[in-house]
Amino acid sequence: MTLTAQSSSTPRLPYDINRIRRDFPILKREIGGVPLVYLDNAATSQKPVQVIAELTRYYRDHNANVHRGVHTLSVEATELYEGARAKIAAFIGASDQHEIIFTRGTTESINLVAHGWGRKHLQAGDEVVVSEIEHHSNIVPWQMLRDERGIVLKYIPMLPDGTLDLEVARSIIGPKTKLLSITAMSNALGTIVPLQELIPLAKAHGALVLVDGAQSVPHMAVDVQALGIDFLAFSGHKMLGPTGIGALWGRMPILESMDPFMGGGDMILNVTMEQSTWADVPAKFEAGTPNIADAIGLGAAVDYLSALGMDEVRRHEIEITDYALRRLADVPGVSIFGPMDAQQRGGVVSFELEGVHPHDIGQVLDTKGVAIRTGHHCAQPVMAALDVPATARASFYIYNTTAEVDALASALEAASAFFGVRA
Ligand code: C6P
Repeated sequence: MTLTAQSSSTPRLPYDINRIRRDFPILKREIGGVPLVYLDNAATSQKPVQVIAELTRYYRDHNANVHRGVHTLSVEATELYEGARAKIAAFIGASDQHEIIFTRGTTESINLVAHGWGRKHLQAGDEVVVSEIEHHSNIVPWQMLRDERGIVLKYIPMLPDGTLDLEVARSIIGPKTKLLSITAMSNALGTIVPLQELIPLAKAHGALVLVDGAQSVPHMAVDVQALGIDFLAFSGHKMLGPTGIGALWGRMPILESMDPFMGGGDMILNVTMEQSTWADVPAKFEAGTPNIADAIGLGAAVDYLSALGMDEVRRHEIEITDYALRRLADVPGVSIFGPMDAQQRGGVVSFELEGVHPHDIGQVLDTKGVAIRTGHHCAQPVMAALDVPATARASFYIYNTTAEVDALASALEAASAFFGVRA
């Protein structure tokens, strides 16, 4: 019986979109009698049969608690769970698999850093720098810490084209900066943040760097060593994996210096009635029974992406985003937000249809089988900067085709005609 799923050295397969689509059963669905066109991948991706099968296989053949038993099933479950950790470490270029902490996702990973590192190491007056294009999960935990501890929160502003103002970044990252916590890619606009320019600014002042990789790890090759960062937060469900699982990667000495986030089983070395001591990293941060099955499912998702090759994933995304930018620009009344060069953005296209509320667009598109997200995308400061209450957002992934972009454009043309929009 094989315990591990495919290894991450799985041979590369040619990028065959029809074969890829066959791996995703949900793509065969119809919505109201028309084929589903799933363009809400920045919210969550669909899951291939390989991931679904791995979850089933785990529950059918190996289910037990990890790190606790000497019986065969517990040993197998532990081996699979730790095997997934090793795959995820290799996927992001971590040198030590113990630097991967399983969390529920990006939100929990960033909160873990705010609690475990921020509360331990930051004093009143210390500065944390974020940007105006962050998701709420990279703003709110720092605001909470500011209100509790008196740290200072500074924002790198957004320029009208959705990119960051690097001039201002140079002026606000300084000797008081203790952490630069920045997204690699905006979920609301698709903007790819020039990390290679921002990271050295923080490092020059001895600050740590946390990258919110929720939208980058699923879509492009990310190597934590090459980036020279200290923390990386990401979510499994946006990269073909199950919901409720994600990871925080951190440099081992920093993780060792941090306090635990939660107390309970599995995270201790010794407990007396008076006090407790902590287990080594990563157990120190994984209190309680972990999400074993979904961690193993995420390992299978990493295998799937590794077999495709992240450079191929990115190449496909640039191609489809470039096509979408050109195709949507031709729809009467559509204005696109964010950079217009597909090389400068991920597979996210946020737009408005003149005079039509994004929720109405979303509903009309749903009647045509086209699933997009509408709203503030948990990035209200971006909406404020754009001076809109919400946007409509189409987001792409490995299985989306140019024909699906055409379906989106046709549905938008129909909506445009229905609402009487003028070009
Ligand atoms: N963005 C979107 O539709 P969680 O919810 O913890 O898996 O991920 C939070 C998160 C953090 N940072 C970025 C850049 C993100 O895009 C997200 C999730 C989804 O855009 C749901 S709001």
